[in-house]
Amino acid sequence: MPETTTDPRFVVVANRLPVNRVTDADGGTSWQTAPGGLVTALEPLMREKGGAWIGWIGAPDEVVKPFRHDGYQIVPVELSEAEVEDYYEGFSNGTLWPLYHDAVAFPEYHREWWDAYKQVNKRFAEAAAASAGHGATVWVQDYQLQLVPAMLRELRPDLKIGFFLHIPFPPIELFEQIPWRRQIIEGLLGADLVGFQTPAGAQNFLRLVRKRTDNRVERYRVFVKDSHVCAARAYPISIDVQGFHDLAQSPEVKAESEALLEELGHPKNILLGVDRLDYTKGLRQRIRAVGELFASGQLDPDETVFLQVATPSREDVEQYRVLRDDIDLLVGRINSQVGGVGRPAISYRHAGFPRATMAAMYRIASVMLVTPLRDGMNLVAKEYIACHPGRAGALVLSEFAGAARELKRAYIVNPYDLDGLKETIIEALTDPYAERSKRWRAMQRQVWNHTIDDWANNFLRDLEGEPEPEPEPEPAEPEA
Ligand code: ADQ
Repeated sequence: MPETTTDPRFVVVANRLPVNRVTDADGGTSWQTAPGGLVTALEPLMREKGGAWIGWIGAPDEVVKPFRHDGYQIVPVELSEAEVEDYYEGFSNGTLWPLYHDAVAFPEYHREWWDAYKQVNKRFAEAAAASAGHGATVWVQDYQLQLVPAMLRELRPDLKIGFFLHIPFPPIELFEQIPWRRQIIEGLLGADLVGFQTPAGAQNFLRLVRKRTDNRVERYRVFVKDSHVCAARAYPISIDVQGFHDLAQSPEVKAESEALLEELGHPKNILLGVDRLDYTKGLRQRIRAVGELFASGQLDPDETVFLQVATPSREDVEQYRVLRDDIDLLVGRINSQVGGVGRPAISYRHAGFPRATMAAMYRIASVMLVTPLRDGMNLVAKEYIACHPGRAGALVLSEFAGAARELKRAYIVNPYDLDGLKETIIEALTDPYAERSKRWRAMQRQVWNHTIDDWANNFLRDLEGEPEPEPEPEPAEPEA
């Protein structure tokens, strides 16, 4: 067991590593930091404290030795092709993902998926145990690794173990479907601190612990029998607000947004949707609602374009292939029925884009549509607020996104209510400037005052702090 002072004091354990392999001009390969808020927030801490990041490289059956990258250690964990199918596509994305998102798709339970999940979680726990210095802090990320905290505590009781769940934690009535529910609860309780996106997630977890275990629970703390105290609290994640803002102000992004406007034919209004192509994101409902507004004439395709981009996602999972075909059909049908002069009413792009292009889109969107059926947080909503340059952007936001708890001055909708959704889109488009700008200022204040750095610092302060601080008062409601 490594115990020297040079061993990492801060270890992140996540399904994926924060690097992508790139092929250089001379045919060799190197590693590039993958863009993303989590990496941006944690990298400085890793460099400062001496860190290691444990994760999968994203390709099956490959052995990559640990290496140093940008001042910290990268520790690859191998997955076989069968494990990718059973642990990742299977139990993580075919069981947990739909179940934790209100079962909006049918969660499947297969014993071989569960076996692979346990086996892979064990491998991650062992890798973390072998890497962390004595008394180090280990921060485990997300639903793919819920068994790691307890497995790791067993191997290394000297560590401080944190866990953050990026997706919702479901109501217990849903969670209880899982045949292996006890092991998952115990897995999470192995942490000293379990973070959720919202207080509702933390409450669901604590209710479950009360009902299904005989540990004593006091407010947000679980006194795990003969062991330690596990706290469960909300830490709403955010984005690198300044980074997004600066990017959107850059001459390159301004030029790109001009080119995009030109390409779209300089419409008066642009409605924008930006999502991973996922059945939780409410794309079917959103596209149908906008389609009906075009068909009824409430939106004029000569004036308004709906730009929807959807990043390809989990294409090896059947439900995602079906969704992709459904959306293609739906968009095709609407565009063949309604259309502006020389351009489709819905400009649909099934592709991933560089961050700069995303920022260019956020710049030109008059109304941003974020209407998931359920979402842990939804960072797109916050990115739009950081990037849009005007003083009166408008955000239509699902009440079922974690972000709705913070962005109370968005145009809040129930995405299942198509008529309500249609009315709210029209309201957001046609509200007077004064109303939109009042809402906009309140949302900007919220986003600028709660950045990804605050998120990471608050979590780590509570994890490492002795004694554990009392909860802070709720942030004041943004002014109306
Ligand atoms: P996601 O479900 O992936 O994240 P979200 O929070 O919206 O959802 O983040 C998506 C990210 O992908 C954003 O940064 C966005 O800019 C980017 N993106 C989307 N479409 C893109 C495209 N076409 N091209 C390039 N980039 C694109 C999970 C949870 C969320 C939670 C986050 C963080 O499901 O609820 O907010 O983790 O905790």
